[in-house]
Amino acid sequence: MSFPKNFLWGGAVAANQCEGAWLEDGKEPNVTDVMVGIGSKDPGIKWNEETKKYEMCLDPNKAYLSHEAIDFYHRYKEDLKLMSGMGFNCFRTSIAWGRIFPNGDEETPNEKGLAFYDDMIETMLELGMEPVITLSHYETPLHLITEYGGWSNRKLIDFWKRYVTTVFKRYKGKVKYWLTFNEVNNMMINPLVAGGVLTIDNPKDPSDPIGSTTEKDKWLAYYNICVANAWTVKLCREIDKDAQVGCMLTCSSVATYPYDCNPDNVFGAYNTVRLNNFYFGDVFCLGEIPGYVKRVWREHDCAPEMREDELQLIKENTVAFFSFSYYRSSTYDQSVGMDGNTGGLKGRANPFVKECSPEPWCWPVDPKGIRYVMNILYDRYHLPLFIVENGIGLDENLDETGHIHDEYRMYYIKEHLKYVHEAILDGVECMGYLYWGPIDVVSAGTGEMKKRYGFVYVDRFNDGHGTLERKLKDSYEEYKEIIETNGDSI
Ligand code: BGP
Repeated sequence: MSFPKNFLWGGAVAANQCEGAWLEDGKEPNVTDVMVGIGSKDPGIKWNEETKKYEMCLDPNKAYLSHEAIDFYHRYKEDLKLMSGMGFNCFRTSIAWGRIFPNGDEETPNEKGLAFYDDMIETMLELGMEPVITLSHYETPLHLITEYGGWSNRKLIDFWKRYVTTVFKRYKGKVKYWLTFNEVNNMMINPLVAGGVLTIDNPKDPSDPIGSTTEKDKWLAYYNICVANAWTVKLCREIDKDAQVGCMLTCSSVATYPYDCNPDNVFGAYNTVRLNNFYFGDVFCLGEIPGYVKRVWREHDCAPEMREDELQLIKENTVAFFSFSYYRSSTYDQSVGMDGNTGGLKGRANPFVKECSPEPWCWPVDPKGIRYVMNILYDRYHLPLFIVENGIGLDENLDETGHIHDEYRMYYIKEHLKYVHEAILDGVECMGYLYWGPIDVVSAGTGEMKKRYGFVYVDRFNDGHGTLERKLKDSYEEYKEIIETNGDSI
């Protein structure tokens, strides 16, 4: 099977999961620096009764692996070489907002942070890899959250504009693909990290900061992020006409299947998809806040205040392409909720999707789901799609000869690519495929090293020890072959 000419082949990582150097060269903490896994209910911040503010307070008994991560900050040249060795013509990572504006609210950027990305981007270009840059991959500066309440505060829009203007100007002519907020549609489930929002005025229970974030604040954050997304498109058009801005949503939950043909399950599944995915996609791609969102606002009395000029801005500045992650599917049954961990509810396993990734993660493996998702997204938005994350996390150790035989990873990739190809035959325009975590990084969900996605193994473990040495797994050569043959070897 052959993929389109000029198909973008590569891999994706995020600054907070690979760079480490969390306080180096002027950087201040971002939100993931106080988390051991984004799903943690217990972030390293504490309420101070005197100042009536949250402050960073790390738990000495926890290993915050992202602080050192895989030390990409100092090893990016060697790592990027390994990536280009597989024939990548493109590579995705994020700029950590806090390296450029350490607290988020400064007037002038941190030159040292910019210098790091100058060289990283230059290195990618020299190696023939198109940089795909996420502007915020769960990386809101912590200060903006503890001091301002994060995205529920409209001041964030101005701080964001300053940040994106700075990097658009700096990387004009070098970066062609910008992604705005990574998987921001997770924000209703994960407000602190995915939405960068926290209720700081009289929180209900300060010992439970995440649980104390109000619906009102979440929807305010939603609205401000929609405005910021539109500003990003507008600023990019003004600053660099040759660059494009895309949104980035997690679309595993677009494959939320009704458990059976009970009409309540069919509509329930559809509504779950709307309130997990389309509620952002419809604004970013179609330029309007949908009616089903306004219904939630009415029924829960949590409508944000909207300004006419901002609604107009949203309408006029929709994204150029739609990028997304896809890992697994779920089922919806109204009597038990949803399966998978998309909605955090335990539900019924899909009897037709029998495979799962190994314990303890057990993510359903459903390659056919990616074709379904791509068709739905393309029919709805008529925009080029860009798969910027797909992959499988496995607990892997070197064998006696120092090798890792990861056949299952290649099976997973090939099966998914077969259905990506089917979607392309269906008429879907697809810009490229980026494998998630081509080098082992810290897991976003659990904060551990044990969940490895890489073609390249990194010697680092959950307790933080390890030499950080890199080793190629068997999949390295196989993924290389897929790229070399533009998919023919599958
Ligand atoms: C996505 C994130 C990534 C990434 C991936 C795998 O949700 O955008 O940052 O890590 O999932 O998830 P995990 O690391 O939890 O296995």
